[in-house]
Amino acid sequence: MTVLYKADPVRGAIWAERFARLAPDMPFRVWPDTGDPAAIRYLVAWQPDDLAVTLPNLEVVFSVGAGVDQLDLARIPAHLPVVRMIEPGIVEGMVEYVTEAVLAIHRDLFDYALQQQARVWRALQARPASSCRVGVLGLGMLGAAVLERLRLFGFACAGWSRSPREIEGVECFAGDAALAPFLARTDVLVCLLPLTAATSGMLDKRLFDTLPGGASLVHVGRGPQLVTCDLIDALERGQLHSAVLDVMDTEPLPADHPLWTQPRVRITPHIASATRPETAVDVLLDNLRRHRAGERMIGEIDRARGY
Ligand code: NDP
Ligand code: OXD
Repeated sequence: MTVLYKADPVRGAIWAERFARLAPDMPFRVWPDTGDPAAIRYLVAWQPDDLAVTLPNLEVVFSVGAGVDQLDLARIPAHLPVVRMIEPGIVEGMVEYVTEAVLAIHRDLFDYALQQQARVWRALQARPASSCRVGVLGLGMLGAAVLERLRLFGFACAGWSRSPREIEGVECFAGDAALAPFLARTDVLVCLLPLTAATSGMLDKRLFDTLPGGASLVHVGRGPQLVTCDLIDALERGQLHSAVLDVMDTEPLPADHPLWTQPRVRITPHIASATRPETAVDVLLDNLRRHRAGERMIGEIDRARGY
């Protein structure tokens, strides 16, 4: 019963080392060292390509990340359960990234960076956190954790999801009809939605124009959710003040892309958070135990829903 890992090989070495320590009886291989393909029962991958079809005895596909869109669900046979990564390390990283981004926007660091370039020493009017309305699209594992932390700074917090949620200290909105009122009360919009047919392209002109003038965007979901030309247009019109972008439609972002030179855009190369092998191996082992016991695994996705 071999586990095959197919993702970043440097991190794969850490997975292999920890796996060997905690489960010495279960072979763990790092792709392309597959050994006997017939022995592989579990695949842990970022992009499996056609492995889910060609491995004859595969039982489960695990996403190495929290998202599953990069797996291309259409290429994974329907009988195979697909499990996404739910582990504390990835939550911690995302909470850090979004908290820093929201604080940078709230404390005018984009404007101070431009002032610094022009050697301008001028204090801008500081505002209390309670006057800054943060809204998070997606109230799942990551969105809820981010709001829990932002609440501690005193921001006016709200979130939007498909089904109704209740989170202490957070104004919760649900469903398509609630999107416009949610946006209308949001100064800093954080996108933590999974990429599905419903969320693809949703960060567009219409959405930006529903935000209050001068709002900002922190995008850490998936690149294809953002209509980049609409973002640039909204920034140039002043409808949006600034944007922190961690994910792009095309990754890596091409060197000649106009986003690179936007004055109030900060770009990071899809590093907002990543699965931490140190904690993820424990979660994987617990799921393998559950699977063998015929129990539901943590993070099993609903393939029809797409997340
Ligand atoms: P979850 O599945 O736990 O949560 C998803 C949330 O989005 C849920 O609240 C869900 O609503 C909501 N949602 C989904 N579709 C819709 C819709 N059509 N309308 C309204 N709400 C919707 O996901 P996670 O929080 O774990 O992760 C979110 C995403 O973050 C990942 O899919 C991935 O794309 C991205 N990510 C990015 C990383 C980075 O480094 N940039 C790192 C890790 C993840 P409901 O509660 O009703 O189901
Ligand atoms: C993820 C990611 O989905 O790193 O885990 O983007």
